[in-house]
Formats: sequence, C-alpha cells, structure tokens
Amino acid sequence: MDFARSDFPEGFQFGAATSSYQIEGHSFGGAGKTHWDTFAATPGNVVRAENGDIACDHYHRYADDLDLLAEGNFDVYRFSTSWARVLPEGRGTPNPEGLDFYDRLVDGMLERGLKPAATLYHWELPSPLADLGGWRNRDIAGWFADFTEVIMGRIGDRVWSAAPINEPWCVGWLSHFLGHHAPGLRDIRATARAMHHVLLAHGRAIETMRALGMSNLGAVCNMEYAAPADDTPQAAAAAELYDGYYNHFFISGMFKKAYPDTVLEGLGPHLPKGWQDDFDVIGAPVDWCGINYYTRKLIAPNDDPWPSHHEVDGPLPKTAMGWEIYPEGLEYLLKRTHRDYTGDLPLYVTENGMAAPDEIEDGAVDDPHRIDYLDQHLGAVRRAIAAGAPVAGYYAWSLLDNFEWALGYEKRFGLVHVDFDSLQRTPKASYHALKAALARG
Ligand code: IFM
Repeated sequence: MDFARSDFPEGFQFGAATSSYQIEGHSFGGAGKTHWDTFAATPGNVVRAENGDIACDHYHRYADDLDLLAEGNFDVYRFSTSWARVLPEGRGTPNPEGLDFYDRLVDGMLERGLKPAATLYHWELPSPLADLGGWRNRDIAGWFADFTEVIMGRIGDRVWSAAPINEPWCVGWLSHFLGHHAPGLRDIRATARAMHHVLLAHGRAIETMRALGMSNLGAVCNMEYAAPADDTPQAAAAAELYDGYYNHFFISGMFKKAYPDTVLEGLGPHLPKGWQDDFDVIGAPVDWCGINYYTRKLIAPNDDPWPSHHEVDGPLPKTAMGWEIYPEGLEYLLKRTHRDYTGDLPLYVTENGMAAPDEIEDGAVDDPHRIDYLDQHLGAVRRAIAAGAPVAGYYAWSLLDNFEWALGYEKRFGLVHVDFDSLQRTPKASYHALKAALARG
C-alpha cells in the first residue's frame, strides 16, 4: 500500500468495522428474534435464504478476532450492539448474557489497546417492536432511548466513541421504499415516517448518552456520489433529487434542522403530523460525523411516480456488488460535508471497502483488487484533508467476510477471509498490506 501513517495528520485513527448481526451468530447467547430472521425466512428475500444464526460465530470467537485487529496494527474497532441480544423483547428485561458479552468485548478491546467505537443499531430490530410497526411507529424513539440507556449504562464508561444508528438511509429508504432490506416494505408513507423517526431516535439516543456523561458521540450516514446519466437538465434534476434523499436528508436534519425542499416535494405529505417540531431533538449536538462511502450512481429520469428516476449502469470498473469504483466521490463528499454541514467537527470515514469473490489458494488469499481499492480511497481521503476537510479517521469495511444482508454470504468484503463451513479465518493479502502500512511511522 502506498502510504505511511505520517502521510496523515497526527492522531489520525485507522480502524476496521463490523456489525453484530453480520458476524456474531444470533442464535447464541439468548438473543431475541429480529425482523432480519423473519425477512430471511421468507422466500425470495435473501440469497439461499441465509441468515445470521451462526454468521462468523464471533460470539464465541471474539477474542481471536480482536487479536486479528491488534496484530493488524489497527487503532479502532468499530462494532455494533444488537438491540435484540440486549433486550430480547425490545423492551423490558435485559438479557444478562447479552450485556456480559458486550462487557467482555469492550474489555477485550481495551486489553489489546484498541479503541472501542460503538454503533448502537445496525439493523437487527427486535421482532416484538417490528410487530408494533417498527420504524413507522413514533414510539420507537423512546424504545431506542431506553435501549441506549441499558446498553450504555453497562459499557458507556469504556467506549471511546458512540453513534446511534448506522446508515439512516438504509433503515428508511432501502428498507421501506425499495423493500430490499427488512422489513421489506415498498410504501412511501412508511418510508417518510421511518426516515423521520430514525432521526428522532438518533437525537433521543444522543441526549440519553449525554445524560449518562458520555462524550465523543457522532452520527454515521452512508453517502453515494450522485451523477446525472447524461447532460440533459432532466437528468441533472433527477441526480439532484437522488442526492437529496440519499445524502442531504439526514445530515440536513441533524446539522441544519431542516429537510431539503426537493425531498419534501415527495415525502412531505407523508411525514407524521408535527414533524417540524422535532428538530431540536434531531439536531442534538454531536462531536463528529461519519461517512460510509462505497460508490457513485448514475441517475436517469423516467415517467414513474415520484421520485421519477432510476439508476443506469455505469462504465467504470465495478466491485462484486456491481458498484462502480469512484474514489473521487469520497473526496467530494468529505469536502462538501465539511463545507456545507459540519464545519470544524471531525469527519470519519466510518466504512469503505469492496466485495470480491476471494478464494483461498495454497493457504492464502490474494486480493490485489482490494489493496488497490483501499489505496485509491485513502488517496481520496488525503486529498480531502489537503483541501481542508478535518478527516480524523478511516475504518475499512470489513474486518471479516460476513452476512451481506439480502446477498447472504456470497459477497466477501473482509480483510480476513472466513470459511463459512469451518469458520476458519485467513487474513487476506489486503490485511497484510494494511498491517505493513500501519506499521510505517
Ligand atoms: O455490509 C454493509 C454494512 O452492513 C453497511 N454498509 C455497507 C456494507 C456493504 O454493503
């Protein structure tokens, strides 16, 4: 890899990220059922109807996985806590095994000199709350604040940073408008409500963690570079709207206490009554902002109902997800977020990485494509920093090959290969390259 730590500002944090349902093994340790279990059990939703029952068995193998992080010279481990593992019914009595697990996990990080970067929610909603309408129900903000209090009451004294919700766009739009993720809805009213409530829950969780005395609290949004499919004004408007509901909506709510007009044109009539009164909670001050970035999308207009556009295939080289490789988009989005929303607040690239059909040959995994991808995106980060964006860290997605949601175990994003039969871990060439780069001062 083409960098050394000294190419980045003093104190820049390098990490790797995972999430609970994707790696832990949700059939262990008294975790409750989640909407992902039932979504996956419904034919047609997930490749081969795979689920997170065993995943990488991180629940039992977490110590070895933390060793991989420490031996890889990472500074930070970004992990998430499963709501249903901590509160199997979503509310009420905590599961002591679940709390003990996160306690051990955080202590394990500290023992190895790793900074624990917690995300409270990375998509495994407890089924009893899904039964009550899940993210469509305004009460979820209170349920989430209660969950925050329980889990952070236990580990909040030792986590280095915390963010409430991973990728609000996925929780709202991908899951309620496109129906690709649990609960698999395709309904504009559900979408508008979920998108607003996810922000309300974010704000309530920030307030709850502040009241617990925690600091270094942030928000993690996913962003895609939105480009018009051609040079017509119609395509430009289509890309601007995509940019609006994908990239602007959530940070605009959090940092400007307003939603973009372009998005309100479609979602406004479906937002819950009194939504304008929630911005003081939604805009609760945070200490940093995280951006998850993977790709760009080319957008073309069409005659469908709002948002009246669709994605078209782009010409650039693609990852195994079919996503174009476009590091310039990361540079652009970091600079724009700094300029238009977050000012001097530290920015983190909280996820970045690529899927590839990696295979073990002679006991090793050669993934030069991933080394190149990471190198190119770290170059984009350096350019954003040189242009004045206060980027303070970069976390690769993901430490391990894992459950890639609707795509099951087929898409491998890991720096470490996982054999899903034996569960054996094999660090890939990209892990070794990153480890060597991080050892360079
Ligand atoms: O695996 C996901 C992760 O859960 C959230 N961000 C994107 C990753 C790759 O699709």
